[in-house]
Amino acid sequence: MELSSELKKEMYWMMLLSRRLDERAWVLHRQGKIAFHISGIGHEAAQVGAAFALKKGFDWVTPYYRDLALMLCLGLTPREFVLSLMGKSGDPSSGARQMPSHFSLRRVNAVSHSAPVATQTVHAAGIGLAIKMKKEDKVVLTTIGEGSTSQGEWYEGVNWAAVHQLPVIFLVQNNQYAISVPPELQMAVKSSADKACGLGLPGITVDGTDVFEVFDIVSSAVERARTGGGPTLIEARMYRITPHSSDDDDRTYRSREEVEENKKKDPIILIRQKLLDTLVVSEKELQEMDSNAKEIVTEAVKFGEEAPYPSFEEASYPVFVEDVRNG
Ligand SMILES: Cc1ncc(C[n+]2csc(CCOP(=O)(O)OP(=O)(O)O)c2C)c(N)n1
Ligand SMILES: [Mg+2]
Repeated sequence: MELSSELKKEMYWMMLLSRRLDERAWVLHRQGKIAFHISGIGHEAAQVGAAFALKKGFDWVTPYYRDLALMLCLGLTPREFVLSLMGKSGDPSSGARQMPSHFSLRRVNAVSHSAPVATQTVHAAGIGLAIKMKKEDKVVLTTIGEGSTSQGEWYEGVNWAAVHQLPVIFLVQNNQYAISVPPELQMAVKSSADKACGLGLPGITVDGTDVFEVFDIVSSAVERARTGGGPTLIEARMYRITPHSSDDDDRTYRSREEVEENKKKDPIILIRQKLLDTLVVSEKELQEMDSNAKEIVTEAVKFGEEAPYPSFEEASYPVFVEDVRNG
């Protein structure tokens, strides 16, 4: 599918904004201003490609903790992300109760996930079943890391969706590590998409550093799901450029040479080059976009720093009751 220059620029902008915000989170952590960060650096192309294939605010999403770029595309604001990083009042994910990056956003049908990995897969299958029973033409996108596809819940969720032909897209972000564990110690197949053949749904592996390719593949899967064609399993491959989280020292299990080598496939560098080569943007425009992104991030951090912590009453309010205060 040929994309307009406008759409390509929009995709790049979301990747860039996510990158600059993510980088600032690392700085805030090192400054002692936040307690924890888990990063999506290197994952932006896969997430933006997938998000642009959805009808935002109409379809459902059960995300995982690296999905900053995905969430920004859906409508999470940089301010809201900073509130969650700082545990401040107004964090839309959990009212500042859950760890940062355990994303949810009620106003765009993005559902909260819990810290045990792969629980979001069964939630997605359940939502898919509800959509089918209500005869709606919505779809569910659920994301996960490759290591977490070893979990029982993951198989149960994918199996259920395949048995009942539910409108679910299972997007695995294979970043080559589950904390310190490489994929070959998690699975005997080359790609988690190969697991699809044992469960009875299509499985596709895609270059997760190429935003346009991911958009293309996920768009086809969305179209199939929306028209009753059932679920699809997609593995997008990339490299986790940062340590697992701010609590991880990755020097203990991978060499600096390996990391530097893989940075050559940084999706931000790749898309910038592609946009320049095809004359979609100029160097000057790229620089302007970069300073805009930095400005937005700086403003969001200032907003977060000035925001209050939750009051006792707010902090002790139950999480799971009907509470529309956070949108
Ligand atoms: C059930 C469960 N086991 C272990 C953990 C600890 N844990 C958190 S993230 C993670 C690694 C997940 O790796 P992967 O699925 O590849 O995702 P990535 O972090 O690489 O994006 C582990 C083991 C957990 N949160 N839940
Ligand atoms: Mg992983």
